[in-house]
Order: sequence, then structure tokens, then C-alpha cells
Amino acid sequence: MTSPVRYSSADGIAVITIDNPPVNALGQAVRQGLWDAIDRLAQDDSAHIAILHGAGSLFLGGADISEFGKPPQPPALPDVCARIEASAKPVIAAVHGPALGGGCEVALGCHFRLAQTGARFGFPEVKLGLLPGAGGTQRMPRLTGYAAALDMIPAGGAASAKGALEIGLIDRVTDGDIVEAAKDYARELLTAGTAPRRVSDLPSPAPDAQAFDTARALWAKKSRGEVAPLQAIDAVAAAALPFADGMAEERRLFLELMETPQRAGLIHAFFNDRKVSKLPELKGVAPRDVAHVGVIGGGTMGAGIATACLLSSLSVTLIERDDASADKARTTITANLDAAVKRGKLRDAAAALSQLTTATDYTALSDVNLTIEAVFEDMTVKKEVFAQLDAVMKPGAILATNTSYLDVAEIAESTKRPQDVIGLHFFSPAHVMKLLEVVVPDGTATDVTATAFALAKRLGKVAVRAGNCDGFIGNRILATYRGAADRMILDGASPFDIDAAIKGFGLPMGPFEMADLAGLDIGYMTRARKVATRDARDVTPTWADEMYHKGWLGQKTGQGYYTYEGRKGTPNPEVGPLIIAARGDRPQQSFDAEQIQRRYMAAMVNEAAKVVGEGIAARPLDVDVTLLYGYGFPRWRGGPMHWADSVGLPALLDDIRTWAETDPYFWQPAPLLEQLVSDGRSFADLNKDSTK
Ligand code: T1G
Repeated sequence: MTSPVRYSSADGIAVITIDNPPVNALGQAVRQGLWDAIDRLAQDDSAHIAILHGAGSLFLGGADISEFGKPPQPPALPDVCARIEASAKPVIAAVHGPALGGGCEVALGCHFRLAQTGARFGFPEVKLGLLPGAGGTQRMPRLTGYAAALDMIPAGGAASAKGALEIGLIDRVTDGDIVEAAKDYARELLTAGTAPRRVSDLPSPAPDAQAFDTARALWAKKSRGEVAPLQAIDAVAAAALPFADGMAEERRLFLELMETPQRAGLIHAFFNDRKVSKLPELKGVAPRDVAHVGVIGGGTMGAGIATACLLSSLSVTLIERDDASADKARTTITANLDAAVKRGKLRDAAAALSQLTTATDYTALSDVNLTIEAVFEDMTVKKEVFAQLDAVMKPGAILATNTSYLDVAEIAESTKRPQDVIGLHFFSPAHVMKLLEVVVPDGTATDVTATAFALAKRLGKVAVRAGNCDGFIGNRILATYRGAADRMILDGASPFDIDAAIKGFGLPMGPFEMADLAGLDIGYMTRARKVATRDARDVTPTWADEMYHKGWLGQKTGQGYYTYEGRKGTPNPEVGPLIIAARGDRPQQSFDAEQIQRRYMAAMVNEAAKVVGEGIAARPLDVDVTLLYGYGFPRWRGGPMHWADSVGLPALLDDIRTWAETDPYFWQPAPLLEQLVSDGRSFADLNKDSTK
């Protein structure tokens, strides 16, 4: 097998090229190839200096993540970096694109670093539950000082070429061809007789206790249970030791993290981000063109969707019922765009806004490629809108609804072109939240689904295919774990303990803080909508209905489960008596945090297994991605299905069966969960099946 590392030499300069598509990951063959190339340089009397660069769009994408968790194969990356650094002949890293993780460490193992404008130097390891494990925490501070290293490494951050030059991480930046510029640099170094400059020979950085205190305080608060950022700070602190001792400490901390479930969860999430859009049904299916999007309704969701499209350089025609509402929508969108400029997500708000047309007449949509309806959640209203869209939109155009729970098939069948109708369920704020549920009723054409996924990619969204049922994937599962929380309240738990336990599990908010943020009227209306179909054995949070009738709607009225000074909430003492009344003479029990988490998660996983079993979600990984990007599930746990595999499906099913003895209606085990347990299989096995 040819090595992914090529060696050539001319005019006294060796050029070492790494060519391992798609991202020049530092798999075993690349590491061995680099090792052999430096050996060859040492023996090549015609070469006095070497240039290291990457073929394709990256310098090096870092360690090969797919090798993690498997027995390590030599040479190890720290040894490869040490081998490059030990070279008696200078080695220049010529970086034209991303140099990430181990890729940045290889560059720091070189003696000189030249970057092309547009290059990027970063340490994303903590995003995988790791830390730089090939000298990054020891060599970077020696070049930049502690502050810059503590800025970048615990955050998994990156610097541009210009930024890297400013902090002293690299030596030069060029606008020219990277290899030609590197050859000029090489000739200059040879002429000057410059010896290899080894970063490990540099003294430890000047102590900076302030920088460490600041970083530790920041990440103790921000990490919410994630261990890698704080461990990375400890590794950077080891740069105060002699280099070899610091490297040993970095290695110890790195290997410790490699064994954590968080590393497994974050890598699971990394690969899911890429697998979720790979659907067998879309293989080889070309999407339809989308350059001009229509949006019906300029409320919070409509304006957010229009903003998301404008941010992705699409033209937008927004329809509102009258001029005043259209102007209001334009004002909201303008504010969204200005905020995007402030966040550095957009350069020119005016240019983006110039792509927006507002109108009150549907005929303005006669030439758009796709329209997204975002009007009031009422089936009659939706059907009226779709009848008008059906009348004005051109053949081949796509009609999409942003409904968050209504029957998309019923909406589709109200048109003459159900094959061109699809659900595009955005999450609020639509121009910020990354999740997009693509709801595909049976009659929808495959190229319409393909177009939805292509649009999602263009909008920078993570799209998940969902079947058509009440609440699709996310809201259906949410309704169930919310139901478990309400049951625990009836059985004796306090809403505040439940919120604390769920935050302790790693979510940004507990269910009752979430209810206060969304508005208790939303919860009330959802319950009211389901009264007709509710099973008599089901329970309802009557205390929450009382709160609604008292006008306690949560943050927006300053009172709900919590009372609010601004955004800060304090437990509302008046909720207790309402709950006690609702409990009546129901037997009570106490719940500690672990018991609360277990029930909440079991309800989430059990419903998710039903969603996968029914084909509403194609694979367990689709559920994991949905909960991560739409419901605040901690990324370091990988997702509820990954979490379930980590605790063991048999134990989870046992719990569910135990709880079913007292509440058989709510705790009906999912057939898929029972099947997997009896087959001795896991959700991960199902994900694997789907790639076969
Ligand atoms: N290892 C293995 N596979 C990788 C990979 C990697 N490092 N990076 C990407 N891939 C796969 C990916 O799964 C996909 O596969 C394909 O390449 C294209 O990726 C010791 C411990 C580089 C910015 O964290 O951030 O070094 O789906 O779709 O949008 O200190 O990939 O086609 O089958 O994302 O152009 C540190 C991770 C590792 C970088 C390119 N490095 N990668 O984005 O393409 S830890 C990272 C990315 C480390 C050392 C430590 C992005 C990208 P498939 P893609 P893209």
C-alpha cells in the first residue's frame, strides 16, 4: 500500500506532503509515513532543510478519531512530533488550511511555521472530551505564554493565521502559494545557516497565576459537569516543569480522559453530526434548486426563519396579513440581522436586508422555489394558507410547514400536490437554534426530502429526518419525560428538586424552569388540545392548570413555578399548596437526585425507543442528535440512547417493569427495548445496522 506521505527533494530542499483525504487525519499510516520521511531526510545528503505540508484543503485534521478506543498502534503521535523536532536539519511547517489538534502539534514540533492567510491553528480536543496529547499543552505556552494557551485550549478554540502570528504561535504569514513561499523561507534560512529551533528547548513561560485563576473560575462555571476543560488547564500548568516532566504529566492526564465515558459520548456526537444526514433513501437523489424562499407569517418563528435564510444569502419574500404586520416583521428581522453583526455572524446587515421583500399578496410568491408557512398552530388556518400556496406557487416548487406537532400529511392532502409538501420544524429562535426536524409524510417525493436536507446544510442547520406523528421526534419524547416529572410531583417530589437533579445531570434547565421560560399558557393549551383524546388512566398536572387560571404564566408574568426579578428565579412558595391539593390521598414517597434522574431518563429513552421502533426516527442516533441540538441534552453524554447503552438496557428495562407494577399505563415498556434486551443488543448495534 502506498504511503499517504510523499517525499521529494530538489535544490537542497525536501518537500514532505501528507495526502490522506478527506482531512489528512493522522492515522497510523500517516504517523509512520512522517517518521520514515524524517529518517529519509536525515539520510538524504542532497537535502539540507525540509518543508512539511498537506495536500487538499487542510494541513492536518488531527489524530484519527476513529482510532480512539482501539489498541494504540505505534508510532505514537508525541513520538512523531519529537522525531520531527529532533531532526538535525530544519523542518518548516507550511500551513495553508486548518491545522487542528495533533495537526497543530505536528506544526509545533517543526522548527519554523509559515502560514497562508486563511490558515487556522486550533486545539478542538476538549470538544471530544480530550486534551492535546502530543505536546500541545507544553509547546504552545512556551511560544505564546500561558494566557493565550489558556484562552484557546480549554475552549477548544482556534486562531487565524494573523491571530497565530500575533500570539507568537507561528513565524510568518504569506498570501502567496504556500509551498513556493516555504521554499523562499527555506533558502533564506539555509543562507543564514539557521539551525533547527526546537520549541521544547525554550524555557517554561513566565508564571501567570492570574491567568490560571481566571481560567479555572471560568471553566468551573461553564463546564457544567464536563471534565476535559479543567483537566486541560492542569496540563497547561505542567508547562512550568522541565519539558520531559511536563510531557509525562500531559500524557497521564490525556490517558485519563481517554478512559472517561465523556470522551465516548463526545466522539459519538461528533460522528453522529456527520451520519444524521446520510440517509439511504437520499443516496444519489438530486435536490431541487432553492435560491428564493417564501415565508408565510412574520411572527417570532416566521421572522426567525426569514433571518436564517437571509443570513445564508437566500432571497426572501415574506407574506403578512397587512402592511402594519409586514412592517413589524421587517423591524424584527432588521434587529435579528443587527444582532448577528454584533455576534460576528454577518458582515453587512444592509446587504442581507436588501434580499428581503415583504408583501400581503400571495401572488408575490409565484416565482419562489420553496415556501415555509409559520402561522398560528391551527389546522383550519394552515389548510387555508396551503390552499392559497397551492394556487399561486409554480409547478415543482416546495410547500413546507413549520408546524411543531400538527399532522403534516393532513396538510399535504389539502393540496393538489401532496408530493411537494414537507414539514420543516425549526426551533426558536429559528436563526440561532441549529436543529431542524424534516418531517416527511409518506406521500412526499424523495427529491423534496433531499431538497430539505440541502437547504438545512445551506442554513448551517443539523437536519434530522422525522416521520409524521404528534410531536414528531423531539416534542413527542419531551411530552413523555415531562409526564414523568409531573408523576414524580404527584408521588412526592418537589419541582425544585426535580429541576436541580436534571441540571445536575447536565441540562441547562430543569423541566419547570423550562416551562416558565416557554410560558405556562403553552403547556395549558397543549393539555387542552389533548383533552378529547386523553386516556382516562393518564394523569394531568391540575396544579399547573390552577397556576394558569391564576395568571401565573412564568417569566413573562414574573411568576410561575418561580418568582422572577429579571431573569433570576426563586422558588415560588405558593406552588406547594396547589401541589398538595392535587396529590389528595395519593401515597407519597421521597426522591433523591439519582432516583429523579433515573425516572426522567427512563421515560425519555422508553418513548424514544417507541419512536425508533415505529420508524418515526430512522435510527437511535437521530434521537440523540435531536435531543442534543433541540432540547439541551448534554453533548458529553452523547445523547439519551448512547446514555442508555452506557447504563445498560437490561437494568433500564428492569426499572421500567418495576414502575409499571404501580403505573402500568405510563410505564409500558417499548417493544423495541424489550426486543433489544432479549437479543442482548444495544442502540449502538441498531445504528451500525443502518450503515450496512
Ligand atoms: N479523524 C477521523 N475522521 C475525521 C476526522 C478526524 N480527525 N475529521 C474528520 N473526519 C471525517 C468525518 O467523520 C467525515 O467522514 C469526513 O472526515 C469529512 O469530515 C493527539 C487527541 C476537519 C474541520 O477534532 O472538525 O488530534 O462522514 O464532514 O465539514 O492531540 O471534520 O465523510 O465518513 O467534518 O470539511 C482533533 C475534527 C482530533 C477535527 C473538516 N481534530 N474534524 O470539516 O468535513 S483529536 C478534530 C473537524 C487530536 C491530539 C488529539 C472537521 C474538519 P464521513 P467533515 P468538513
